Amino acid sequence: MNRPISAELIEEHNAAHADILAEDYDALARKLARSGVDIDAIKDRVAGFTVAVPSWGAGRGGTRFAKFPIPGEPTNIHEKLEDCSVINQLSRLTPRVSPHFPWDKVSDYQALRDEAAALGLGWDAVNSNTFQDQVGLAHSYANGSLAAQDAGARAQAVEHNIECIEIGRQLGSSDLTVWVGDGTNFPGQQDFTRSLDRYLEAASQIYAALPDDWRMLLEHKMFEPAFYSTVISDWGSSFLAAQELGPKAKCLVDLGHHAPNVNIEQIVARLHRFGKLGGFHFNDSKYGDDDLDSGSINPHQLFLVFNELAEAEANPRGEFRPSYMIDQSHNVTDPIESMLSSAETIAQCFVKASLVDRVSLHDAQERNDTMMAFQALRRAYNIDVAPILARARVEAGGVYDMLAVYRQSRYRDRKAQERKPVGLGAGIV
Ligand code: PSV
Ligand code: MN
Ligand code: MN
Repeated sequence: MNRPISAELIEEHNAAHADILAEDYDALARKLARSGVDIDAIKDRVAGFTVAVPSWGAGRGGTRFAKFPIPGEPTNIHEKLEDCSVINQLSRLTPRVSPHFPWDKVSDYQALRDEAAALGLGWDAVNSNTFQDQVGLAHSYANGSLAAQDAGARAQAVEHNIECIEIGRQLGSSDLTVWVGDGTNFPGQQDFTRSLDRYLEAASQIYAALPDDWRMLLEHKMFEPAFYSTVISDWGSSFLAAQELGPKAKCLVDLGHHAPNVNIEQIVARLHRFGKLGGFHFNDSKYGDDDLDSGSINPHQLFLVFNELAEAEANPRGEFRPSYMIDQSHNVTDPIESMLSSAETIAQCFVKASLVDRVSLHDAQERNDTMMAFQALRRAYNIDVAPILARARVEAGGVYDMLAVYRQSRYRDRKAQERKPVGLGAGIV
Protein backbone atom coordinates (compact mmCIF):
# COMPACT_ATOMS: atom_id res chain seq x y z
CA MET A 1 0.00 0.00 0.00
CA ASN A 2 1.09 3.49 -0.86
CA ARG A 3 1.17 5.58 2.36
CA PRO A 4 2.19 9.24 2.12
CA ILE A 5 3.34 9.68 5.74
CA SER A 6 6.42 7.76 6.88
CA ALA A 7 5.66 4.64 8.95
CA GLU A 8 8.78 5.28 11.10
CA LEU A 9 7.60 8.76 12.02
CA ILE A 10 4.24 7.33 13.11
CA GLU A 11 5.80 4.48 15.08
CA GLU A 12 8.23 6.75 16.88
CA HIS A 13 5.51 9.25 17.75
CA ASN A 14 3.13 6.57 19.03
CA ALA A 15 5.87 4.90 21.08
CA ALA A 16 6.77 8.24 22.67
CA HIS A 17 3.14 8.77 23.72
CA ALA A 18 2.24 5.20 24.69
CA ASP A 19 2.59 5.79 28.45
CA ILE A 20 0.49 8.97 28.49
CA LEU A 21 -2.21 7.28 26.46
CA ALA A 22 -2.25 4.22 28.73
CA GLU A 23 -2.52 6.44 31.80
CA ASP A 24 -5.41 8.50 30.37
CA TYR A 25 -7.20 5.46 28.98
CA ASP A 26 -6.98 3.56 32.25
CA ALA A 27 -8.21 6.56 34.25
CA LEU A 28 -11.20 6.91 31.92
CA ALA A 29 -11.81 3.14 32.06
CA ARG A 30 -12.08 3.35 35.87
CA LYS A 31 -14.43 6.32 35.68
CA LEU A 32 -16.71 4.64 33.13
CA ALA A 33 -16.65 1.34 35.02
CA ARG A 34 -18.22 3.13 38.01
CA SER A 35 -21.31 3.59 35.78
CA GLY A 36 -21.13 0.03 34.49
CA VAL A 37 -19.64 0.99 31.11
CA ASP A 38 -16.95 -1.22 29.59
CA ILE A 39 -14.51 1.12 27.86
CA ASP A 40 -13.24 -1.58 25.50
CA ALA A 41 -16.74 -2.18 24.17
CA ILE A 42 -17.03 1.54 23.39
CA LYS A 43 -13.59 1.52 21.78
CA ASP A 44 -14.64 -1.40 19.57
CA ARG A 45 -17.71 0.59 18.51
CA VAL A 46 -15.46 3.49 17.47
CA ALA A 47 -13.36 1.08 15.43
CA GLY A 48 -16.41 0.55 13.21
CA PHE A 49 -17.16 4.26 12.79
CA THR A 50 -16.20 6.07 9.58
CA VAL A 51 -17.00 9.34 7.87
CA ALA A 52 -16.31 10.13 4.20
CA VAL A 53 -14.41 13.18 3.00
CA PRO A 54 -15.40 15.23 -0.06
CA SER A 55 -12.86 15.44 -2.87
CA TRP A 56 -13.61 19.17 -3.13
CA GLY A 57 -12.81 19.65 0.55
CA ALA A 58 -9.16 18.82 -0.12
CA GLY A 59 -8.70 22.11 -1.94
CA ARG A 60 -8.72 25.53 -0.35
CA GLY A 61 -12.31 26.80 -0.55
CA GLY A 62 -13.34 30.37 -0.68
CA THR A 63 -16.21 32.74 -0.47
CA ARG A 64 -17.91 34.55 -3.31
CA PHE A 65 -15.49 37.40 -2.62
CA ALA A 66 -12.19 35.61 -2.96
CA LYS A 67 -10.22 32.44 -2.96
CA PHE A 68 -6.70 32.40 -1.59
CA PRO A 69 -4.71 29.45 -2.92
CA ILE A 70 -2.10 27.78 -0.71
CA PRO A 71 1.20 26.33 -1.88
CA GLY A 72 0.90 22.58 -2.30
CA GLU A 73 -2.85 22.63 -2.88
CA PRO A 74 -4.13 19.70 -4.98
CA THR A 75 -4.86 20.57 -8.59
CA ASN A 76 -6.65 17.40 -9.75
CA ILE A 77 -8.40 14.31 -8.43
CA HIS A 78 -5.14 12.35 -8.21
CA GLU A 79 -3.60 14.90 -5.87
CA LYS A 80 -6.86 15.24 -3.94
CA LEU A 81 -6.84 11.47 -3.38
CA GLU A 82 -3.31 11.64 -2.06
CA ASP A 83 -4.33 14.33 0.45
CA CYS A 84 -7.40 12.33 1.47
CA SER A 85 -5.19 9.32 2.08
CA VAL A 86 -3.11 11.41 4.52
CA ILE A 87 -6.27 12.18 6.47
CA ASN A 88 -7.17 8.51 6.61
CA GLN A 89 -3.66 7.31 7.33
CA LEU A 90 -3.44 9.51 10.41
CA SER A 91 -7.06 9.32 11.61
CA ARG A 92 -8.23 5.87 10.41
CA LEU A 93 -11.67 7.45 10.34
CA THR A 94 -12.03 8.51 6.69
CA PRO A 95 -11.54 5.55 4.33
CA ARG A 96 -13.88 6.84 1.59
CA VAL A 97 -13.85 9.84 -0.74
CA SER A 98 -16.95 11.41 -2.24
CA PRO A 99 -16.26 12.61 -5.81
CA HIS A 100 -17.92 15.51 -7.63
CA PHE A 101 -18.43 15.63 -11.39
CA PRO A 102 -17.40 17.11 -13.71
CA TRP A 103 -14.70 18.47 -11.36
CA ASP A 104 -13.15 15.02 -10.86
CA LYS A 105 -13.56 13.79 -14.42
CA VAL A 106 -10.89 11.38 -15.79
CA SER A 107 -10.77 9.13 -18.82
CA ASP A 108 -10.37 5.81 -16.99
CA TYR A 109 -12.45 5.24 -13.85
CA GLN A 110 -11.27 1.69 -13.28
CA ALA A 111 -7.73 3.05 -13.09
CA LEU A 112 -8.91 5.77 -10.69
CA ARG A 113 -10.57 3.14 -8.52
CA ASP A 114 -7.33 1.14 -8.43
CA GLU A 115 -5.34 4.28 -7.66
CA ALA A 116 -7.60 5.03 -4.68
CA ALA A 117 -7.42 1.42 -3.47
CA ALA A 118 -3.63 1.57 -3.55
CA LEU A 119 -3.90 4.56 -1.22
CA GLY A 120 -6.23 2.63 1.09
CA LEU A 121 -9.34 4.51 -0.09
CA GLY A 122 -12.75 3.56 -1.41
CA TRP A 123 -15.55 5.73 -2.81
CA ASP A 124 -18.58 7.28 -1.22
CA ALA A 125 -21.59 9.02 -2.82
CA VAL A 126 -21.14 10.48 -6.29
CA ASN A 127 -22.15 14.16 -6.53
CA SER A 128 -23.53 15.75 -9.67
CA ASN A 129 -23.10 19.40 -10.55
CA THR A 130 -25.91 21.19 -12.36
CA PHE A 131 -25.42 24.44 -10.48
CA GLN A 132 -22.64 25.78 -12.73
CA ASP A 133 -22.22 26.06 -16.46
CA GLN A 134 -19.27 24.16 -17.88
CA VAL A 135 -17.37 24.82 -21.07
CA GLY A 136 -19.09 23.11 -24.00
CA LEU A 137 -22.53 22.61 -22.44
CA ALA A 138 -25.38 23.11 -24.92
CA HIS A 139 -27.76 24.60 -22.33
CA SER A 140 -27.17 27.08 -19.53
CA TYR A 141 -28.25 26.42 -15.94
CA ALA A 142 -28.71 30.15 -15.36
CA ASN A 143 -32.45 29.61 -14.91
CA GLY A 144 -32.26 26.27 -13.16
CA SER A 145 -31.48 22.66 -13.95
CA LEU A 146 -33.91 19.89 -12.95
CA ALA A 147 -36.64 22.49 -12.41
CA ALA A 148 -35.77 24.79 -15.32
CA GLN A 149 -38.46 25.93 -17.74
CA ASP A 150 -36.08 25.10 -20.57
CA ALA A 151 -36.67 21.45 -21.47
CA GLY A 152 -33.17 21.27 -22.95
CA ALA A 153 -31.56 22.31 -19.66
CA ARG A 154 -33.66 19.75 -17.79
CA ALA A 155 -32.73 16.95 -20.18
CA GLN A 156 -29.05 17.91 -19.97
CA ALA A 157 -29.20 17.86 -16.16
CA VAL A 158 -30.89 14.45 -16.17
CA GLU A 159 -28.31 13.10 -18.57
CA HIS A 160 -25.44 14.42 -16.41
CA ASN A 161 -26.87 12.70 -13.32
CA ILE A 162 -27.24 9.43 -15.22
CA GLU A 163 -23.62 9.76 -16.35
CA CYS A 164 -22.64 10.26 -12.68
CA ILE A 165 -24.41 7.00 -11.80
CA GLU A 166 -22.47 5.24 -14.53
CA ILE A 167 -19.16 6.67 -13.25
CA GLY A 168 -20.14 5.72 -9.71
CA ARG A 169 -20.78 2.12 -10.81
CA GLN A 170 -17.28 1.94 -12.17
CA LEU A 171 -15.84 3.40 -8.98
CA GLY A 172 -17.86 1.14 -6.70
CA SER A 173 -20.19 3.77 -5.20
CA SER A 174 -23.82 3.08 -4.43
CA ASP A 175 -25.27 6.54 -3.71
CA LEU A 176 -25.94 9.54 -5.92
CA THR A 177 -26.26 12.83 -4.04
CA VAL A 178 -28.31 15.47 -5.82
CA TRP A 179 -28.14 19.06 -4.68
CA VAL A 180 -29.57 21.65 -7.05
CA GLY A 181 -29.48 25.40 -6.58
CA ASP A 182 -32.72 25.86 -8.55
CA GLY A 183 -34.91 28.64 -7.23
CA THR A 184 -35.77 32.29 -7.63
CA ASN A 185 -34.61 35.74 -6.59
CA PHE A 186 -37.87 37.63 -7.12
CA PRO A 187 -41.45 37.10 -6.06
CA GLY A 188 -43.35 36.03 -9.13
CA GLN A 189 -40.24 34.84 -10.97
CA GLN A 190 -41.51 31.25 -11.13
CA ASP A 191 -44.60 29.38 -10.10
CA PHE A 192 -43.75 27.42 -6.90
CA THR A 193 -45.91 24.44 -7.82
CA ARG A 194 -45.00 24.15 -11.47
CA SER A 195 -41.25 24.38 -10.72
CA LEU A 196 -41.59 21.55 -8.20
CA ASP A 197 -43.54 19.54 -10.79
CA ARG A 198 -40.69 19.98 -13.25
CA TYR A 199 -38.12 18.97 -10.61
CA LEU A 200 -40.08 15.83 -9.72
CA GLU A 201 -40.54 14.82 -13.33
CA ALA A 202 -36.81 15.23 -14.09
CA ALA A 203 -35.72 13.61 -10.81
CA SER A 204 -37.92 10.60 -11.56
CA GLN A 205 -35.98 10.03 -14.78
CA ILE A 206 -32.74 9.92 -12.75
CA TYR A 207 -34.39 7.67 -10.20
CA ALA A 208 -35.41 5.28 -12.97
CA ALA A 209 -31.74 4.91 -13.95
CA LEU A 210 -30.61 3.91 -10.43
CA PRO A 211 -29.30 0.35 -10.07
CA ASP A 212 -31.32 -1.75 -7.60
CA ASP A 213 -28.86 -1.39 -4.74
CA TRP A 214 -28.34 2.36 -5.17
CA ARG A 215 -29.86 5.27 -3.29
CA MET A 216 -30.61 8.77 -4.49
CA LEU A 217 -29.86 11.25 -1.69
CA LEU A 218 -31.76 14.51 -1.98
CA GLU A 219 -29.92 17.38 -0.30
CA HIS A 220 -32.08 20.34 0.70
CA LYS A 221 -30.80 23.86 1.26
CA MET A 222 -32.75 26.88 2.40
CA PHE A 223 -31.13 29.51 0.19
CA GLU A 224 -28.14 30.42 -1.96
CA PRO A 225 -27.68 30.76 -4.88
CA ALA A 226 -31.40 31.54 -4.94
CA PHE A 227 -32.27 34.17 -2.34
CA TYR A 228 -36.06 34.34 -2.52
CA SER A 229 -37.16 30.73 -2.95
CA THR A 230 -35.39 27.41 -3.49
CA VAL A 231 -37.13 24.40 -5.02
CA ILE A 232 -35.83 21.86 -2.47
CA SER A 233 -35.45 24.34 0.36
CA ASP A 234 -36.14 22.32 3.47
CA TRP A 235 -36.56 18.84 4.90
CA GLY A 236 -40.30 18.94 4.19
CA SER A 237 -39.78 19.51 0.46
CA SER A 238 -36.98 16.95 0.46
CA PHE A 239 -39.14 14.40 2.26
CA LEU A 240 -42.13 14.89 -0.04
CA ALA A 241 -39.90 14.58 -3.11
CA ALA A 242 -38.22 11.44 -1.74
CA GLN A 243 -41.60 9.95 -0.91
CA GLU A 244 -42.91 10.62 -4.40
CA LEU A 245 -39.78 9.26 -6.10
CA GLY A 246 -39.79 5.93 -4.26
CA PRO A 247 -38.00 3.82 -1.65
CA LYS A 248 -34.50 4.33 -3.03
CA ALA A 249 -34.81 8.10 -2.60
CA LYS A 250 -33.72 9.38 0.83
CA CYS A 251 -33.08 12.76 2.42
CA LEU A 252 -29.61 14.09 3.12
CA VAL A 253 -29.15 16.60 5.93
CA ASP A 254 -26.35 19.13 5.50
CA LEU A 255 -26.08 20.79 8.89
CA GLY A 256 -25.46 24.24 7.40
CA HIS A 257 -28.49 24.27 5.13
CA HIS A 258 -31.10 25.42 7.64
CA ALA A 259 -32.32 28.67 9.09
CA PRO A 260 -30.39 29.67 12.23
CA ASN A 261 -31.67 27.95 15.38
CA VAL A 262 -33.65 25.27 13.54
CA ASN A 263 -33.89 22.09 15.61
CA ILE A 264 -31.86 19.83 13.31
CA GLU A 265 -31.81 16.90 15.73
CA GLN A 266 -35.60 16.80 15.60
CA ILE A 267 -35.46 16.74 11.79
CA VAL A 268 -33.19 13.71 12.09
CA ALA A 269 -35.74 11.95 14.29
CA ARG A 270 -38.59 12.81 11.91
CA LEU A 271 -36.77 11.55 8.82
CA HIS A 272 -35.82 8.34 10.61
CA ARG A 273 -39.39 7.79 11.82
CA PHE A 274 -40.55 7.68 8.21
CA GLY A 275 -37.61 5.67 6.81
CA LYS A 276 -36.18 8.56 4.81
CA LEU A 277 -32.94 9.38 6.64
CA GLY A 278 -30.26 8.97 3.98
CA GLY A 279 -27.21 10.74 5.29
CA PHE A 280 -25.38 13.82 6.48
CA HIS A 281 -23.00 16.48 5.35
CA PHE A 282 -21.25 17.56 8.52
CA ASN A 283 -20.10 21.12 8.94
CA ASP A 284 -20.99 24.01 11.20
CA SER A 285 -22.46 27.44 10.73
CA LYS A 286 -23.08 30.65 12.58
CA TYR A 287 -25.17 32.54 10.04
CA GLY A 288 -26.06 30.43 6.99
CA ASP A 289 -24.37 27.89 4.74
CA ASP A 290 -20.99 28.86 6.20
CA ASP A 291 -19.34 25.43 5.77
CA LEU A 292 -17.27 25.97 8.92
CA ASP A 293 -15.46 23.06 10.55
CA SER A 294 -17.73 20.48 12.19
CA GLY A 295 -18.47 21.30 15.79
CA SER A 296 -16.45 24.52 15.73
CA ILE A 297 -19.48 26.67 16.57
CA ASN A 298 -22.05 24.36 18.12
CA PRO A 299 -20.57 21.03 19.21
CA HIS A 300 -23.55 20.43 21.46
CA GLN A 301 -25.89 20.39 18.46
CA LEU A 302 -23.63 17.83 16.78
CA PHE A 303 -23.83 15.69 19.94
CA LEU A 304 -27.63 15.98 19.96
CA VAL A 305 -27.74 14.88 16.31
CA PHE A 306 -25.68 11.81 17.24
CA ASN A 307 -27.92 11.22 20.22
CA GLU A 308 -30.87 10.95 17.83
CA LEU A 309 -28.82 8.65 15.63
CA ALA A 310 -28.09 6.41 18.63
CA GLU A 311 -31.82 6.30 19.39
CA ALA A 312 -32.55 5.55 15.74
CA GLU A 313 -29.99 2.75 15.64
CA ALA A 314 -31.54 1.20 18.74
CA ASN A 315 -35.01 1.48 17.19
CA PRO A 316 -34.56 0.87 13.48
CA ARG A 317 -37.68 1.55 11.47
CA GLY A 318 -36.90 -0.52 8.45
CA GLU A 319 -33.29 0.17 7.59
CA PHE A 320 -30.81 2.35 9.49
CA ARG A 321 -27.99 3.14 7.06
CA PRO A 322 -27.19 6.85 7.16
CA SER A 323 -24.11 7.86 5.22
CA TYR A 324 -21.76 10.27 6.97
CA MET A 325 -19.65 12.82 5.16
CA ILE A 326 -17.77 16.01 5.91
CA ASP A 327 -18.72 19.01 3.74
CA GLN A 328 -16.63 22.02 4.71
CA SER A 329 -14.95 24.92 3.00
CA HIS A 330 -11.48 25.74 4.26
CA ASN A 331 -10.64 29.36 3.73
CA VAL A 332 -8.08 30.03 6.44
CA THR A 333 -6.72 26.60 7.36
CA ASP A 334 -4.91 23.75 5.67
CA PRO A 335 -7.80 21.51 4.50
CA ILE A 336 -6.00 18.38 5.72
CA GLU A 337 -5.71 19.81 9.24
CA SER A 338 -9.35 20.93 9.23
CA MET A 339 -10.62 17.54 8.11
CA LEU A 340 -8.45 15.72 10.67
CA SER A 341 -9.84 17.94 13.38
CA SER A 342 -13.44 17.61 12.14
CA ALA A 343 -13.28 13.83 11.75
CA GLU A 344 -12.17 13.63 15.38
CA THR A 345 -14.93 15.99 16.54
CA ILE A 346 -17.57 13.97 14.68
CA ALA A 347 -16.27 10.71 16.14
CA GLN A 348 -16.22 12.31 19.61
CA CYS A 349 -19.91 13.15 19.32
CA PHE A 350 -20.60 9.61 18.14
CA VAL A 351 -18.82 8.23 21.23
CA LYS A 352 -20.49 10.64 23.63
CA ALA A 353 -23.89 9.67 22.24
CA SER A 354 -22.94 6.01 22.76
CA LEU A 355 -22.23 6.81 26.42
CA VAL A 356 -25.70 8.17 27.15
CA ASP A 357 -27.36 5.99 29.78
CA ARG A 358 -30.49 5.26 27.73
CA VAL A 359 -32.22 3.37 30.53
CA SER A 360 -31.95 6.42 32.80
CA LEU A 361 -32.91 8.74 29.96
CA HIS A 362 -36.02 6.78 29.01
CA ASP A 363 -36.97 6.23 32.62
CA ALA A 364 -36.73 9.96 33.35
CA GLN A 365 -38.74 10.71 30.20
CA GLU A 366 -41.47 8.29 31.32
CA ARG A 367 -41.62 9.91 34.76
CA ASN A 368 -41.61 13.44 33.31
CA ASP A 369 -38.46 14.10 35.30
CA THR A 370 -37.13 16.77 33.01
CA MET A 371 -33.98 17.58 34.96
CA MET A 372 -32.83 13.95 35.19
CA ALA A 373 -33.57 13.37 31.50
CA PHE A 374 -31.45 16.39 30.65
CA GLN A 375 -28.72 15.22 33.06
CA ALA A 376 -28.57 11.83 31.33
CA LEU A 377 -27.51 13.69 28.19
CA ARG A 378 -25.34 16.19 30.03
CA ARG A 379 -23.33 13.52 31.86
CA ALA A 380 -22.34 11.88 28.57
CA TYR A 381 -21.64 15.19 26.86
CA ASN A 382 -19.29 16.26 29.64
CA ILE A 383 -17.03 13.19 29.40
CA ASP A 384 -13.69 13.76 27.70
CA VAL A 385 -13.61 10.80 25.32
CA ALA A 386 -10.30 11.71 23.63
CA PRO A 387 -8.41 8.70 25.13
CA ILE A 388 -10.94 6.26 23.62
CA LEU A 389 -10.52 7.76 20.18
CA ALA A 390 -6.74 7.92 20.47
CA ARG A 391 -6.50 4.28 21.57
CA ALA A 392 -8.82 3.11 18.75
CA ARG A 393 -6.83 5.17 16.25
CA VAL A 394 -3.43 3.91 17.36
CA GLU A 395 -4.63 0.31 17.40
CA ALA A 396 -5.88 0.74 13.82
CA GLY A 397 -2.49 2.05 12.69
CA GLY A 398 -3.21 5.77 13.03
CA VAL A 399 -1.44 8.28 15.25
CA TYR A 400 -1.83 9.60 18.76
CA ASP A 401 -1.59 13.33 17.95
CA MET A 402 -2.67 13.74 14.33
CA LEU A 403 -1.89 17.42 13.88
CA ALA A 404 1.54 17.11 15.51
CA VAL A 405 2.58 14.26 13.20
CA TYR A 406 1.09 15.94 10.14
CA ARG A 407 3.12 19.09 10.80
CA GLN A 408 6.25 17.11 11.60
CA SER A 409 5.90 15.23 8.29
CA ARG A 410 6.13 18.54 6.36
CA TYR A 411 3.74 16.95 3.85
CA ARG A 412 2.34 20.25 2.61
CA ASP A 413 5.82 21.74 2.13
CA ARG A 414 6.84 18.70 0.12
CA LYS A 415 3.73 19.02 -2.06
CA ALA A 416 4.42 22.72 -2.54
CA GLN A 417 7.68 21.70 -4.22
CA GLU A 418 6.06 19.00 -6.36
CA ARG A 419 2.68 20.43 -7.39
CA LYS A 420 2.03 23.18 -9.84
CA PRO A 421 0.61 26.32 -8.21
CA VAL A 422 -3.16 26.87 -8.33
CA GLY A 423 -3.77 30.12 -10.20
CA LEU A 424 -5.54 33.04 -8.58
CA GLY A 425 -9.27 32.80 -9.04
CA ALA A 426 -9.16 29.10 -9.85
CA GLY A 427 -11.73 27.40 -7.70
CA ILE A 428 -12.42 23.82 -6.72
CA VAL A 429 -15.78 24.88 -5.31
C1 PSV B 1 -23.65 24.03 -1.81
O1 PSV B 1 -24.36 24.51 -0.72
C2 PSV B 1 -22.91 22.83 -1.39
O2 PSV B 1 -22.11 23.27 -0.30
C3 PSV B 1 -23.82 21.68 -0.97
O3 PSV B 1 -23.70 21.53 0.42
C4 PSV B 1 -23.28 20.49 -1.69
O4 PSV B 1 -23.26 19.36 -0.91
C5 PSV B 1 -21.89 20.96 -2.01
O5 PSV B 1 -22.05 22.33 -2.32
C6 PSV B 1 -21.28 20.27 -3.18
O6 PSV B 1 -22.12 20.35 -4.31
MN1 MN C 1 -23.53 19.67 1.33
MN1 MN D 1 -23.61 23.74 1.31
